Amino acid sequence: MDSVLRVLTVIWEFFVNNFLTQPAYFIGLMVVVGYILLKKPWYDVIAGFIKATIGFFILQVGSGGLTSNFRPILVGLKGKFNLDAMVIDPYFGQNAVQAGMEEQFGKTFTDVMLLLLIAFIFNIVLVALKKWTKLRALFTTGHVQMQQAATAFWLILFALPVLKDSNLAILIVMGLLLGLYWAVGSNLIVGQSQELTDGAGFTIAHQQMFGVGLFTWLSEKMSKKSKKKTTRLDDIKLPGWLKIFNENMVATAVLMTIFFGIILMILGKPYLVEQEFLKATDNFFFYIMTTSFHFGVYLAILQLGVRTFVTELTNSFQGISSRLLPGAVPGVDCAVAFGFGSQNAVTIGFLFGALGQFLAIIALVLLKSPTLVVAGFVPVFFDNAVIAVYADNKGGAKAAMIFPFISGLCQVFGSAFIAAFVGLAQYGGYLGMWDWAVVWPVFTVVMKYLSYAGLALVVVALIAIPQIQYRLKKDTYFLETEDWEECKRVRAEQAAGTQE
Ligand code: ASC
Repeated sequence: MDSVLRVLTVIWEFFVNNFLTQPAYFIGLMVVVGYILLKKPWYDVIAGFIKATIGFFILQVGSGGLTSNFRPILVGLKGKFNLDAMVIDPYFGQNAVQAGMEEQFGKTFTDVMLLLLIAFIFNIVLVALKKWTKLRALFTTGHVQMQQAATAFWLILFALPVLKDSNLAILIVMGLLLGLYWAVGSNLIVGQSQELTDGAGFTIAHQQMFGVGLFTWLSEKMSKKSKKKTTRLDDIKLPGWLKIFNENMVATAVLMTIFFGIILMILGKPYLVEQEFLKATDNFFFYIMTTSFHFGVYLAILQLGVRTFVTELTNSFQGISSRLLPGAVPGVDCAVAFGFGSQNAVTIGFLFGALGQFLAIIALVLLKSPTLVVAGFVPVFFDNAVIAVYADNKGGAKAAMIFPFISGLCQVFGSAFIAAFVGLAQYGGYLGMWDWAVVWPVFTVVMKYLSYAGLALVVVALIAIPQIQYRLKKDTYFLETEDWEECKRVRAEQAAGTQE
């Protein structure tokens, strides 16, 4: 028995280390399984695996390049002004949890693998029982699942300290809550994702699903109310010399040069030289231009990556969704959305999100908040760009500006509140992504004050969300994943019917 368990543990660890936490191979593996189920010849299976995996690696070069180039610039503001502030960013958040875990709770974070196993299996079970649960999406973005597991560990232990005495109880409660959050969150935006991609057959499984769901819904309401035809960002055609901005790459480069140019000038060349961003002999103007232009470079790489693997994923997943998990869709990294919708929405979302975050930070300073926040690149960019892409698709240019701005405010105020409340702020960072700045703080407060009754309330609320979604669109809800063309046809008919 013991040796069977040991073998299973080794196999699971192998799976976690090489697939579950490595989205490129996880997506490659799904393509292999999908194509085998579709009885494709072996060479197509191998080719599909290679294209999907390389495509995802390309996406990671883009998203990693953006993060590693621009994160230090934003964090530089903290160093330059000697701020005693926490950075809102998944990387800083994870470090903060690791730094404080032992001291605060007398726990180390060793059970993550087991937690991921429980939550992952739970997610599959919820989808397999979709007839009852109405859940259709499988979370495949392992690297953010690790970050979320770390933060959730802290929030849940803070809210329900009685769990500290039993490792088993912690695992069960966390596995249940996280698994539900993953399944419900990624399921929430299945329909909106199908609309954005015209049936590419995936949803987002990341850190802002509730934010995307809420803001896209509001965007739709906004555009219905205005009765005018919505103008999406890419429909806007600027006249005269402004025409150059119609080109996404030019618009991105100009806007980023202004944005990062201002920040880099505030940091000043001497500070940047001291921090080894550039050499004293380098020309400061060209340094600013090179740095800012690389935003466009990495964005283009990221989009190439999306284009490379999305078709493979869409085609192969039909194997899984027709044989293994009927009607299921994969939940993927939020950056995949950047390959769809208005291309300028990515840049606009980032800029308006940054505006919201900066104003919120100024407000914290003026209000003499004990917790100060430094904007982190990952929440500012990835959350708000995704929100803008979805919002633009439903509500047009205005929605793509307003909602990322509001999201930026939420990210800073929500993170400042929760990190101070649970005692994470003193360790220098907090995850900071939208759901973790708004949704999880609500969960935490409810559980803190109502204890197990609060836990039950959160679980029931999560379970109720897909049920409500289903009841609102009973006859087309499952068609969203099972037959998108038919879903569109029925909905168009229904819309025509209500207009008559
Ligand atoms: C995150 C995180 C990243 C990025 C990436 C976006 O939350 O930890 O590395 O977003 O997933 O593509």
